[in-house]
Amino acid sequence: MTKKKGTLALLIHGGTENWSPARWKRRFDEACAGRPVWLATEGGGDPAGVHYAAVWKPLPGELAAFPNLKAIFNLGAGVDALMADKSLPKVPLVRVSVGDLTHRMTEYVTLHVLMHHRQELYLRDSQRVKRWQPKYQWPAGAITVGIMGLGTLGSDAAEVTARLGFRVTGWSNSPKQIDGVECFHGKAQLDAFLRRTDILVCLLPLTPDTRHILNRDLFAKLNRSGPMGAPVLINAGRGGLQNEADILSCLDDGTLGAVSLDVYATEPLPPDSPFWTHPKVVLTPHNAADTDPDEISKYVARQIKRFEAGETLENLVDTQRGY
Ligand code: NDP
Ligand code: OXD
Repeated sequence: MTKKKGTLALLIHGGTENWSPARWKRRFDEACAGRPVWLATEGGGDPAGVHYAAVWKPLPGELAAFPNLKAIFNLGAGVDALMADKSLPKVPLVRVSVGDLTHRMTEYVTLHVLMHHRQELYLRDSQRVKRWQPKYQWPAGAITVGIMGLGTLGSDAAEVTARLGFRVTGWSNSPKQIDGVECFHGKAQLDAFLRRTDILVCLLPLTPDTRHILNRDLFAKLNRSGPMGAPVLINAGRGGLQNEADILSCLDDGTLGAVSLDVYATEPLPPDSPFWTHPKVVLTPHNAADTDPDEISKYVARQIKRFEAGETLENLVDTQRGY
């Protein structure tokens, strides 16, 4: 007689098309053939039968309801929502680190770096008012793109941006070596990193150390003598990394030339946020790099197979440091 497999519970609170719980359930049913998959947000199941949970933005306390949990799989790369749960069960926590997500983020970063470098805001405005007045276009090699966070996402974005001809620097917690990228690390080297940076890309996780790191003091240290005139911020990490009032006042007084934001302190972004209509803000609704249900359900199924075969789980979160 084959032993009944432990249930995989899905706890998904996204609210957008990509986070449709029913869609994720269909993919998990296929990928985890033979294992019960329970949409736990709909109730009705047996919490004691749950061995694994695959989650997106679970509510504090939701995971503590499963007494026999063996591992948690976060359906995204950032685990800040889980770190905020004081009752998080002490079982291995796995995050997403896969090529599909990485390539999506690198698309977002190159799109927005090129958009600011090629003066797209000015050119779209020119089209709107029928103005034939191209401005001097500097070469990519005259611009330094500084990437905060050189992990799975930041290191790939750095390599691709460098291949486009930009000078690329990066900043992380620990020392790194990446071909074609000048690497800085730790608090002591932050100012040196900022001083060179024309386009600042933030791909940091949100932790107690990084909360509100993107603030006026930091923006004031960015390079002001490059061909762009004023530096640009691109933040696709988390909204909690940024002081939003500082971003707005720095755009208004010229400390920042423009910003691309994918993430916000409050999501969905409230209708009365000034970001929606600010002429120097390029806004996207936290979709820089969506996790793909096909890819990720297979990734989780593969990891459960490894775990049950006694192998180590990949991409485990260090809950002490929070990422
Ligand atoms: P990783 O954990 O692979 O990388 C994190 C990087 O940040 C590491 O290089 C780490 O340094 C560095 N870091 C962390 N804390 C500090 C600190 N205090 N000072 C300096 N450097 C620090 O994460 P990923 O690259 O996979 O993802 C990064 C973030 O991107 C996620 O946490 C998530 O918030 C966000 N994200 C956003 C998405 C979107 O659609 N907008 C999609 C996916 C992710 P070290 O290497 O030395 O540890
Ligand atoms: C993630 C995200 O963390 O989508 O993967 O933001």
